[in-house]
Amino acid sequence: MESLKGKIVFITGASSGIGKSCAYAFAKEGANVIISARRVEIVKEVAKDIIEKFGVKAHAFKLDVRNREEILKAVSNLPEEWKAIDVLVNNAGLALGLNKFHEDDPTGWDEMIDTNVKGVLFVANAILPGMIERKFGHIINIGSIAGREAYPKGAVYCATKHAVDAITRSLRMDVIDKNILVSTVDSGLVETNFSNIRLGDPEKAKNVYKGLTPLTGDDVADAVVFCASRPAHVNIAEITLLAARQASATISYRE
Ligand code: 8X3
Repeated sequence: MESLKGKIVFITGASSGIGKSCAYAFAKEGANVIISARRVEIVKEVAKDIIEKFGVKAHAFKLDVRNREEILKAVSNLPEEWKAIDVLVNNAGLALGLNKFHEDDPTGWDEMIDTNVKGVLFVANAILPGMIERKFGHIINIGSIAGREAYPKGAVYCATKHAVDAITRSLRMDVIDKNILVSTVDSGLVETNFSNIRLGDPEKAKNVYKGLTPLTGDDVADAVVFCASRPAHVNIAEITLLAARQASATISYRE
């Protein structure tokens, strides 16, 4: 494992779930973390806790990845000591609704597309010029099994995660001569706030993981840290993680 000590890792959507787990996992390896989310009070608390627990530096600020102006401003206003970002974890994302296409409420479509697709593009666009200038960087996108398979009632969410996969692959080709790595970490059933937000009902959300042991945010963070800590000549292009009793997006064995 290559040391992550002293590296600067920027994580979006770090107030909960996979993003928050990534912040802790990188800090545990000695990296300094920039953590952002819409809920700034929470990321500030996370930063405080990380500094106390791991003795690394942590910088927190409000960021809505749907807002390109806000991203550009936040990145250009980063304090000097935080500017040289080594690793970007493009994590912010969400699903809203699980309905047949013709019965779905399009109200949530913009939010999913703007966060999951445009958010990934805008944040990478803001951070890449610095990586290119420094001739070093690693962008790790948090995709999903929904980017590898389409499933019923998931047209828009699956489309956004397929887009993340396409962005990952195209970007990897575009920066191949820049010493910048691009990876995607795609997971299946991970128990976070994801299903609560998607279904808007805690009972229904619990049922998504019923009868099996789902992945945790920490399991996914392990894979993200693995990608970021390979020797310089190795790029992990993609990792797909499933819960042990999950065979595909739609096939799980539940007891
Ligand atoms: C979350 C996993 O299976 O709900 O990205 O699409 S799934």
